[in-house]
Amino acid sequence: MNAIAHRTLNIEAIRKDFPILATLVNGYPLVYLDNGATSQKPHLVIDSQSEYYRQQNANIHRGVHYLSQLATQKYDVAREKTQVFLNAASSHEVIFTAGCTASINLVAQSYGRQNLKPGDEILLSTMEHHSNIIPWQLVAQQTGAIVRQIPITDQGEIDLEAYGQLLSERTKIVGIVHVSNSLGTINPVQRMIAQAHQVGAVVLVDGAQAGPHTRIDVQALDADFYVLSCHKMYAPTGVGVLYGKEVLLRAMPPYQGGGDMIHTVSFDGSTYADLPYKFEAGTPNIAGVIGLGAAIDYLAGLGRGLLQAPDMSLGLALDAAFEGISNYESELTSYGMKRLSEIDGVRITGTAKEKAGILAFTMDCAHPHDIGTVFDHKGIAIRAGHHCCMPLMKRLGVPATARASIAFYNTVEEIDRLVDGVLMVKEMFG
Ligand code: 7TS
Repeated sequence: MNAIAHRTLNIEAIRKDFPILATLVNGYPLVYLDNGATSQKPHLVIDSQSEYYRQQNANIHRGVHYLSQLATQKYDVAREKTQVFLNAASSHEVIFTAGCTASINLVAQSYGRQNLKPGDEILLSTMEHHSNIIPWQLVAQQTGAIVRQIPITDQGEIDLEAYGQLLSERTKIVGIVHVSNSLGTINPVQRMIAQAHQVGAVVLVDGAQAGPHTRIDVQALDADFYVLSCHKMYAPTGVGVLYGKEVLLRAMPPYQGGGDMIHTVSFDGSTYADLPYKFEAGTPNIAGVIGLGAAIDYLAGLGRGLLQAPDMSLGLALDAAFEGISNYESELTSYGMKRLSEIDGVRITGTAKEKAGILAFTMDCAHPHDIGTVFDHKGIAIRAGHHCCMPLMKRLGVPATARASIAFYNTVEEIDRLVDGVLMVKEMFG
């Protein structure tokens, strides 16, 4: 196969931005295809961390001194960049958390606990990650609400007819993954949100796997809540985002109490800070949030490079970046799907029409863990297991799958090495 038309993304140059990609594993150049678990970080993000601790380190929102003001300013600017990243109406709607998991727990315990009554229903799809299941089961136990499952088809798409039938005036919350981490399916969230709104339910979209691959517009989606896992989108670990519509966030009680989230405190009763601080108790991950700002800048830089427009606004630059990223990644994914489907004894899991960046499969001759171990000997990093989607594995009738997850720094040659690895496993175990 000739090199895929790269549009104008310069993959060779991009790879140099990610120092870890030059690693040798067991004497082989690393093929990093575990981006669904976490992505690698560009120099810009890595350097932002060292720069922060060398030149800016101080606590935020509480010091009159130079460094505290500098750190606060950097932190606040990162929130504005995140607002543009999501196209949120206001930066007050962007809450920084410890991760996507933390964001979902916040919504379940604050919004869910306040609004759910016995008999109310929470609808979740079969393909949800455990972090979009367990928080809802916990709040269901606390409130008497019921969790119901939206089924999927054999191709790994939401069964939209069944979804329509499940929706009723009892439905109060719908939790739906935007892009599945195990199948790659891109769910029709805009349409599902509109349907949920017709019965008065609110919708939380789990964008953990969408953030790195697609341009997100929470206003166009009309999402009530949208969550991100920033370490999967080239930013440091330990940072997540919760977007919520202002009207909902304002009516929600605080989730955690502590410093920085209060207006006044007295033993007779306390009052809370305005958004977004009401939901950011204690010292946040300041360096990580600044790193998220750097990751967004990096992505915007790709967009500006693509259009050779160095002064382009952040929003337009992200539009361009994600157009280039989605096109390139979907070509890599289609190529991988085609090559894998040509091998006897390989079964691809997840063949949705709308699909992003995931090549998940099982082999007749070998367990996914054996596949992962053989790959590792050749320097190829994939994930083997249930991918924190046990209900999905049950639906697929497999205990686990082998999963290669793609980022824009991956290449055709790396997909070829993945396929060579599969052929080798077949030779060894077949
Ligand atoms: N939702 C989805 C769709 C995910 O893929 C993940 C992590 C999470 C939520 C949780 O994100 P966290 O950053 O809060 O842990 N998914 C994976 C994965 O596919 N392999 O490792 C982690």
